[in-house]
Amino acid sequence: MAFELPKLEYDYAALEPNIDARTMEIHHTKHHQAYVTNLNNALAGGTWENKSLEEIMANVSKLPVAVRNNGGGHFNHTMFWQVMSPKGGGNPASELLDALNRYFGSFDKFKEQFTAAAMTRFGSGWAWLVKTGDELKITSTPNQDNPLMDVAEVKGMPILGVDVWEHAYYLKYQNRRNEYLAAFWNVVNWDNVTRRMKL
Ligand code: MN3
Repeated sequence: MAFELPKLEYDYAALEPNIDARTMEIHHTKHHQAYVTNLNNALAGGTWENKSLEEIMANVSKLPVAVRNNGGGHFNHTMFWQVMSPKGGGNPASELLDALNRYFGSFDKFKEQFTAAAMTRFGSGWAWLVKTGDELKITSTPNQDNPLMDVAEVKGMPILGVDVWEHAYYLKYQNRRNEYLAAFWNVVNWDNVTRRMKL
């Protein structure tokens, strides 16, 4: 069973004005689709063809670099669409809020540290909130790597991620990654992040 491009649960324009419709459409139909296509091509006919994405991530160091790049791309974007919502933003409910207070001092300090991780990721990559055991940590990865990969510096289950590749923001924000990241908080789907934390 080949991997498929997931449908979004909202329209491309639904995250306006925080993330513009044109960026969403190109990001989903071109960038994400390319990761899916290239992942399927890289796996075709091999022993990893029918494995789960999670299993592939955990063994990525043994696999061709095309699997690392495109498998990561498929996983990361699938999650990215789900941790955003037109009804997002605001504060998380108490369960997640309590955990963020505990590990980062306050919700504002969590947002500062996550934004700093995203701002200081040189070039292309992602910033993450990950669950490792009972603990929450902030990290970032280059390219399409993620914390599920055996090559990751900080490993864990990602529960929130933000794409800081220029293709995620350049049309609207050009080089102003800081403005894109400030707008991102207005669309974070905290209910989805909380569900992930409880898995
Ligand atoms: Mn992207």
